[in-house]
Amino acid sequence: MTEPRTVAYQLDNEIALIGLNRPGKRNAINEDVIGALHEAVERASREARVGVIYGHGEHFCAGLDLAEHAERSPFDGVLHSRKWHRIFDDIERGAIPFVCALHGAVVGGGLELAASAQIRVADETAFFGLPEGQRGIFVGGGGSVRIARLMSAARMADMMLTGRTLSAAKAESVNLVQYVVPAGQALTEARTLAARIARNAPMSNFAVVQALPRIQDMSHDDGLFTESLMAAMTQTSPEAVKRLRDFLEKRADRLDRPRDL
Ligand code: 1HE
Repeated sequence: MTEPRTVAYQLDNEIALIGLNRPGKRNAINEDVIGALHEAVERASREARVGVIYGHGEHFCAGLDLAEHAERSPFDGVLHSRKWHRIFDDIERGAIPFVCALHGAVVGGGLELAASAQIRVADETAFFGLPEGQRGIFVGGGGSVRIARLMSAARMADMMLTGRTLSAAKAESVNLVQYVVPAGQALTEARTLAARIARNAPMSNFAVVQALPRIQDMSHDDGLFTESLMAAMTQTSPEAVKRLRDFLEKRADRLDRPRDL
């Protein structure tokens, strides 16, 4: 009998649904999970317009598989961390945007994975933690770069040093997630947002995914110059020309009113 895949994959109307599927171990990320996640992200980048990453079972993800990690030498540890960096970079700066649907534990490497997506939707059961200090290790999946940029290094240091965990509401208030929804609704909301993102011009989505995080890392002057190049590239694409004409000839949707009035 074949083992069930530790990462489920399904393509639904140009949206790739990527589900961490090791609920017995709270979706802890071992070598098998990281390899399957890599394959799923690559496949999504080839055939989908948007990816949605979620977790099966009671929790999104308990982070690094600690049983496997206990066996690693320092050199294996560096190689392992660099492998996570490559895969999470394919999510953060790849070909298509990703939305993460979060519930239950979103801790350690699970939070690092979530931080690599462009959009995070948490339901009210979600809680966020960085227990690396308690485990005697350090973040290794890009958290010191990505999580610190989202919520500030001071807040990240607080979580790592004191073991503080954050509720979904608090996570939204410190910029860790963009949406909070009722319990059990994170995946539905993530799919709704993904369908919306999929209607954008792929090159505009690509510019958001690739250019925004890079521009954040640049000087003011280099950032503005890069923005002009990216703007010129997107504005002159045939799709942009058509979309602009649709707007001017009153065939395009108007903006929605804010949902939080
Ligand atoms: C695991 C892991 C894991 C659960 N590695 N096996 N991550 C952590 O320090 C978080 C550790 N986990 C927890 O604190 C809790 O498991 C949870 C709060 C996530 C969930 O609690 P609960 O009560 O639902 O589950 P449980 O009973 O604690 O765990 C169920 C099983 O999952 C159990 O195995 P079993 O064989 O005894 O049934 C646990 O051992 C197993 N399990 N989490 C391995 N993480 C690239 S660097 C990133 C650095 C980090 O990610 S550090 C953070 C690690």
